[in-house]
Amino acid sequence: MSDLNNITESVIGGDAGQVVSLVQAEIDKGTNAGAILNDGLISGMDIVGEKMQSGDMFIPEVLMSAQAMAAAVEILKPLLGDEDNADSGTIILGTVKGDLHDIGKNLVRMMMESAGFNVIDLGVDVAPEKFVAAIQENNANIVALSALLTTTMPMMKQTIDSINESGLRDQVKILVGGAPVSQSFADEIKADGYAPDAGSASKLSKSMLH
Ligand code: B1M
Repeated sequence: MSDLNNITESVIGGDAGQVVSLVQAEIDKGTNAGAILNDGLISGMDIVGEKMQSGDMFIPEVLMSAQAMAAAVEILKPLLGDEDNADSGTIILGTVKGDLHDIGKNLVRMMMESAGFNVIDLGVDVAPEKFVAAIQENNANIVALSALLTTTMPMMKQTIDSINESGLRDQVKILVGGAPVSQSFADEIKADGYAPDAGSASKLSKSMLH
């Protein structure tokens, strides 16, 4: 357990090399990949968030922590997906317009890909019309929207409104998630589903289509 605390501390310290070697050491010991992710890496980012809010960490330091986390997720990737790889459908994924957070979204992509979905990741700061164009171009089954800021949650509703206006709403299921999002918000904006984490986003996507 103290080793996972070391991972948490080194995420806060933003030392990517150290985080990667600590994570590799845990993998070699046989520690569960989900535990490394949740109790080591994400715990670190939660503390980074608190420090950011209280003014004890600034954006450049937060970015270093984010990069350290992303580097470690790369080596966890092969160990996190455990589902069969049948062709499950096409998902358009992105962080909504105005929002630059992508670590959670990238985890969602990873879990969806390992569940066999073809994921078209539009990245961050994605405008509603880009989601609409991507649904059309790829004949998508699901649109998955991520938001990390309370100020960008309304953009989820605007994106859904644009999908409605484009006449494509009946073709796709819409899934929303991200730290400030909740089931009641998802209901309010008439999304088809809400998932609290990357694993449940992938499971919910499967159940939406089958
Ligand atoms: Co930002 N930031 N940030 N930030 N940042 C938060 C979100 C914040 C909570 C920090 C805080 O103040 N405590 C706060 C938001 C407050 C609020 O709105 N309530 C905040 C703020 C204020 C800001 C800025 C406005 C700061 C400023 O400039 N003054 C600014 C906004 C920029 C913008 O987006 N326009 C900003 C900038 C940044 C950085 C660029 C420096 C960096 C992002 C780097 C990057 O993503 N590449 C950053 C970071 C790293 C954070 C924190 C510290 C960590 C986020 C993270 O990656 N967590 C964050 C505090 C926190 O979350 N504790 C914070 C780890 C990640 C695995 O979790 O993304 O929640 P998360 O994903 C989870 C679930 O939410 C879920 O699955 C994942 C787990 O499995 N999930 C989904 C996510 N998307 C999903 C989609 C789904 C389903 C589940 O279906 C589609």
